[in-house]
Amino acid sequence: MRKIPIYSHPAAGWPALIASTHKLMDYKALTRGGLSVFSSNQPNGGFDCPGCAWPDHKSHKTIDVCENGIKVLASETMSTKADAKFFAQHTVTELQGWNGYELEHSGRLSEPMAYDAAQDRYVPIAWADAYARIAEQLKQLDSPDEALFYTSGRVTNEPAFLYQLFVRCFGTNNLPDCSNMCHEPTSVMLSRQLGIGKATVKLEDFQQAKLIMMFGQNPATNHPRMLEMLAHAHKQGCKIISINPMREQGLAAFRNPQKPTHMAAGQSDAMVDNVIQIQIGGDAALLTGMAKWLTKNNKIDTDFIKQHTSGFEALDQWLRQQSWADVERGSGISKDEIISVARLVAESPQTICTWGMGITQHVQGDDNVAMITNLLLLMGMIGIDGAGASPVRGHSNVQGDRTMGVHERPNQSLLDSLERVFKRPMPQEDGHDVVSGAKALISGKIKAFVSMGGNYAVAAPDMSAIQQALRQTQLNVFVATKLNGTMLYPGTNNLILPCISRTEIILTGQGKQFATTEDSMCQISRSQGNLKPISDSIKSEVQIIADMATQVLGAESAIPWQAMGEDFDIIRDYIAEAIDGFENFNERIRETERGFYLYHPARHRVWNTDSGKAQFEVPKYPVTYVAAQMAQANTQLQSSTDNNSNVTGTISTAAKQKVWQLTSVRSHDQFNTMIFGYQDRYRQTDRRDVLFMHPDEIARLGWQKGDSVMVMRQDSSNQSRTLGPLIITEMDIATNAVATYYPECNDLFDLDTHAPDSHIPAYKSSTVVLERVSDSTLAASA
Ligand SMILES: Nc1nc2c(c(=O)[nH]1)N[C@H]1C(S)=C(S)[C@@H](COP(=O)(O)OP(=O)(O)OC[C@H]3O[C@@H](n4cnc5c(=O)[nH]c(N)nc54)[C@H](O)[C@@H]3O)O[C@H]1N2
Ligand SMILES: Nc1nc2c(c(=O)[nH]1)N[C@H]1C(S)=C(S)[C@@H](COP(=O)(O)OP(=O)(O)OC[C@H]3O[C@@H](n4cnc5c(=O)[nH]c(N)nc54)[C@H](O)[C@@H]3O)O[C@H]1N2
Ligand SMILES: [Mo]
Repeated sequence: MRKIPIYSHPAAGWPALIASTHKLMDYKALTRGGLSVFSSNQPNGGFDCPGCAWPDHKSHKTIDVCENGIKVLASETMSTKADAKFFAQHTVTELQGWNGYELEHSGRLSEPMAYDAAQDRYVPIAWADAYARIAEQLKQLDSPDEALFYTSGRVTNEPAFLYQLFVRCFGTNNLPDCSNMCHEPTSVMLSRQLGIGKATVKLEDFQQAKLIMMFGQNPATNHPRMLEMLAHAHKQGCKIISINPMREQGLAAFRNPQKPTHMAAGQSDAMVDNVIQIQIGGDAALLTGMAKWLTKNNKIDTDFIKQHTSGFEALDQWLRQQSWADVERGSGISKDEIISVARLVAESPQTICTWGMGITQHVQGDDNVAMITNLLLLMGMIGIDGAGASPVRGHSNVQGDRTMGVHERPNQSLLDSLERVFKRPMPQEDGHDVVSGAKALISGKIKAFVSMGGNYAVAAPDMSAIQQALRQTQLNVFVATKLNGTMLYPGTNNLILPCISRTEIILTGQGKQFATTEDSMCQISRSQGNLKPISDSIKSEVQIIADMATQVLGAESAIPWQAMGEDFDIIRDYIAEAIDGFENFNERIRETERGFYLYHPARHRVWNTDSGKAQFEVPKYPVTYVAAQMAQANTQLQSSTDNNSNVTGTISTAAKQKVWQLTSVRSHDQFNTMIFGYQDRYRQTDRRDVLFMHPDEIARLGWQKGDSVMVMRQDSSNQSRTLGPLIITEMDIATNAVATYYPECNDLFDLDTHAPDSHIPAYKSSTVVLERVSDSTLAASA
């Protein structure tokens, strides 16, 4: 394939610092935000960066933050307020027309607001009145299961624990969480296979690894602090391979912002040795090919397999049944290339597999994780230094929220513990996750929606349908820092309850409080903000939950909600009693500067699985799952274009048409649905309404970069959905693959297309058709 011009600067380095400073200025956050940067990820006294969940680098005595973190901080510490004056100026109907960038820049939510239908505006409400309304509405429900309580992973441990306790005391396990859209396949499959759904590696392991395989992950954009670790490992001779349909330019080279001399001298470190440019959705096929070769050639760790695992025979038999032709077709990678990667694995005494959303967000997401774990088990790579499974989490405390019990399918031991500690029954039936909760909302079964952070409707598939469903509820409550697109579709009662953010001081009658977080590698640390809250009228998440619980549960509740709201040590004492691994929590969190590491049984080769051994899993889907879908869709497309030369009537038909796999990705100018700007330096675009496509494919179609296209998809009920127009933009991406930015594409996806066990929506693989929009059509619609 033809080479395309690439981003030629190293990742991080000066462009990143300049971009970050611009962002602080853009947000009018230079004083507040600029100061707060120095407290990010610092030992006692600092706060845990509200960006991603990559662990803190313990060696840093100066600043431990990145472009991504600075932008998140700028967003949080901005001095503009979305206050009563702001809401008086804009009707909710008007705000519905604002995009993610405009809503994000409207300011920090700074006083409680309630929707007033007569004016179509949010108007101020007293905290006490807001709580009274919440209590009245929740008590009116026929069943607690008619309410849905969402959480997003920025919420720290103490509020997360209190929230799940409140929700369960109210009587439901309806606790959908952003994990359901993120690393759920990881949590489900690692729990089943290793007995714990968390990374088996620590940061130190990256210093010893000889091979790092990075599946479906783009750390330059999403976990920039990981680059330092990769660059260091690479320098020491560790091989690093990226498995990704996109050649992500941010991974080519790295300039370390933590080393001023390095920056000044313009030095940069190479990182990735090889990119396996896989077909979208082809990872399980690639891993199958590798496992097949390793097993057949007896390159596996038979002692480990015998002593520690179960299910090898079934997997081995399945691997033998898979033909190389299918493996090649499913992955888009040749047998020779697959074997060359398998050889590297065979030769490496210490291998780490890292992965991100390119692995999880597929119908076969559970299979993908299972195959990565199978590979590590075949090679005996769990429970030794310098090796293991490293799922890289997104939100800074998404892992901690789950540890604290925010889970719609709680295990029995958690429920038993809560019953023992709080001396009251807990609901036993599984609750709704994001997908089933959204479906229940749409079908009218959910009458009340409460969210502890996040942007549920916009982050989920079927965004518009969820937004419309929210208009039919009796109550929607948003505990949040920033205005977003889930808050603009009011039900009968709609309340915005603004909260203190991670960077701000929580001062109660008992003094300054701190909270805690858990990073992607099971480290628990303190987090304490140092800025004055944006307004006197906002409260901590903990206080808001305590107040809601007091109002809703009333005198029947013997739990000291208000005392916990004032003194987080009391919450931690309960956590110590109820959650495994948190014994003496208050003492241990104060003992060392950096907190403590949670016991991880699989690291010690203790397997808390059904069989008592580490478990091989046979994939559920054929390795040709995506390829077969595309072949079928191609046949359908050919017959429809033969019969009817104009597919949609309004859009010109392209000759040489075929179907594509669409994936959705993030830029460094967003944090999920919070859009900080339109730039993506690494992918060389300054707009978000783009469709990335390989230049050879653009030329083959006789199209040009800059052309407008519509993207069309048949959903699982054969309804057609369209997205666009998008602007064709060149990218070194696999043949048959196209990509666009999340979340603007979320109406293209439907709630019914998800993985079987984890229910994760297939945001990363959809079969689509493209139609170029003719100039005349564009002009007519302008
Ligand atoms: N700046 C910034 N940082 C963030 C976030 C953000 O929005 N902005 N979000 C945070 C959150 S919540 C999360 S979960 C993480 C996400 O971090 P990542 O997982 O790195 O994020 P994505 O951009 O969704 O996708 C990662 C990669 O998957 C690749 N990919 C797509 N399809 C496939 C496939 O079929 N196979 C393979 N192997 N690769 C594929 C894409 O090309 C892309 O490079 O980042 C966190 N950090
Ligand atoms: N197409 C597509 N869709 C995706 C993905 C994808 O890759 N492609 N990725 C999925 C993933 S990985 C994730 S994690 C989800 C993200 O889904 P969410 O976590 O629901 O979304 P965010 O955009 O992170 O939420 C932003 C909002 O959180 C609130 N907020 C910010 N900080 C705080 C705080 O400290 N406290 C409180 N209470 N509120 C706060 C603000 O109001 C802000 O508007 O999206 C998923 N959706
Ligand atoms: Mo995520």
